Amino acid sequence: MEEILRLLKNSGLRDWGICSFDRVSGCLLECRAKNRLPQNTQSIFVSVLPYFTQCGPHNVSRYAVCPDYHRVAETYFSRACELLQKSFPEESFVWFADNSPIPEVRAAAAAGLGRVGENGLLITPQYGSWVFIGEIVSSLPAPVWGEEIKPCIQCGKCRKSCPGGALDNGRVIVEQCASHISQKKGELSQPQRNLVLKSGLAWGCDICQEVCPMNRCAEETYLPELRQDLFPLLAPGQSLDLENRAFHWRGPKVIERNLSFFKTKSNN
Ligand code: B12
Repeated sequence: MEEILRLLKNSGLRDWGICSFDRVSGCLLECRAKNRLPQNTQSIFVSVLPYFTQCGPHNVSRYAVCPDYHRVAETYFSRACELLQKSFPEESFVWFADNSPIPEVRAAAAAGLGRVGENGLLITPQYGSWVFIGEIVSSLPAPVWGEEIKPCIQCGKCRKSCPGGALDNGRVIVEQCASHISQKKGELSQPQRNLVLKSGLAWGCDICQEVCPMNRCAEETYLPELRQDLFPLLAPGQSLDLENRAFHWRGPKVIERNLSFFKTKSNN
């Protein structure tokens, strides 16, 4: 166990937890990446990448202010996989982050990395909910860590502040979530536009996290890649360099559409 943890921390990511695959095998998410799961999966090594920075005023959500975390995750998780593979050549190690069949909040909470908020997000003791989650799924039978999944303090602030009233008993009503609406393609209805305006952001929504008292003492990220090239304020009509941005995968149209709502508002 100590040996595994030492190897994992040598990847550069400080926080790791382990849970058995059984904890999530009954609720895997349908996605293309599912066929990459190793045969005879036994355990999941979960880690978090903190991303909170003092970025100043911003009009995209904090997760999109920093460079695209999928690429940053790749650097660290592929390094961790290489280290494990060298020590355990017979075993399989496959990493995922976000685009994953693993319900990551549940896996991270079961691995002991934090509590689950009423907003459905993992809240860690050190970085609050301002973390990305990634994991290595493995055939290596590891001594299992983790506890029962624990809820947050349940103060209800996120539920009451959610602009779309999308938080219901720890469940997210996706169609009412401003984050979902701001990231979806196509024309938006007037109520949907209003919801994006209410979130105050042209990409994603952070309100349920900004109001969370468990986020009050969140530490800034220690990862250099997530502290640099911050891109907090996008202007309507600005020619967007989407390369290496979290909104890259949607192409320019969706973020340009959202920025235009704010432009219309400021012209009124
Ligand atoms: C699809 C998706 C979305 C969708 C739908 C979200 C949803 N909750 O359904 C949309 C686009 C809305 C979205 C938005 C956001 N997302 Co998102 N999303 C995902 C994705 C790809 C799958 C989530 C999913 O379908 N989960 C499965 C469903 C069924 O979970 P669920 O029903 O909510 O079940 C929860 C409860 O049952 C609870 N639970 C289970 N047992 C128990 C027991 C107890 C006691 C308790 C209390 C709770 C509990 O845990 C489950 C997990 O949350 C994950 C990555 C992944 N592979 O997991 C990222 C992920 C969850 N998203 C992430 C982020 C950052 C966001 C945003 C904050 C981005 C933003 N700023 O706009 C918002 C937050 C909105 C919100 N409050 O959820 C991060 C969360 C990091 C964290 N700290 O938890 C993830 C893990 C991506 C990553 N790799 O970092 N997301």
